[in-house]
Amino acid sequence: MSTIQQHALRLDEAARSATAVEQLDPESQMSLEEAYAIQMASIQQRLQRGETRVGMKMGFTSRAKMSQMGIDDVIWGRLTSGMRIEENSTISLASYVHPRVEPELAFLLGRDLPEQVTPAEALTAIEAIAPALEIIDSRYRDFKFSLPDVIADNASSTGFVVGNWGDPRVDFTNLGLAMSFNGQTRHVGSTAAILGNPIRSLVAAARLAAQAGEPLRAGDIVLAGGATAAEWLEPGQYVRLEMQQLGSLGFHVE
Ligand code: 0L1
Ligand code: MG
Repeated sequence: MSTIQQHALRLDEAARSATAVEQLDPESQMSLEEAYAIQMASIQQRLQRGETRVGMKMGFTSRAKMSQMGIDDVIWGRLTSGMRIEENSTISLASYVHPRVEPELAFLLGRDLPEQVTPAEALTAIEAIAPALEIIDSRYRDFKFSLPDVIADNASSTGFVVGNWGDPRVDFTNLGLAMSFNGQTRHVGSTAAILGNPIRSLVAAARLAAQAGEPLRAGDIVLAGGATAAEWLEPGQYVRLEMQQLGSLGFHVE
């Protein structure tokens, strides 16, 4: 079995059993190509168990996070049907290692997107937009990882909740949002925090997906990236996101 396959199986099993693992590449010597190959092989395990690919998530979409990791491009992960969490449902912390949640904007595509698109072309491909919450859960012990590590680990993606799909003609460049926990607002922000304008994230998603041989298709969901810092999940929480013009959504934690 190749090293890539061994790493992929290890990360898949870590996610399945909610058990932390050691870093694959603490010295950051692995290439990003190898890291994405591990991610793909690990997602393949999910597909073999009957999950389907439903889209992609974009990560490190704020300048602050990029410079913290010493990178100048976003990273991405794959979303599968098994990661989707129904709105207002209850998730169990026992299914995660050390999960956090962050507010996002989700795009639903009405048509395929090629590798090279302008922001204006990307806009015309959007069928609907929605507020969303992403649950990120690094599988690495003590939450320590290098850039290749986190890419291999599907950019920490684990689950996502999408609110009601809304009109894509809403100007989503600077929508105010608030994420609250049991009614107490802990993070306020704006969709403008996502690369200055979330459409840039969709343009990058189209490029990266096509370069990986999995171009974005009509029906895909793209999570554009975190709009505020992520917050740790704890039992007993009701997590709610309210986004200007697009409404609210939430889920319970036990
Ligand atoms: O921005 C993202 O969604 C990527 C998060 C990956 C790193 C982390 O777990 O904080
Ligand atoms: Mg995110």
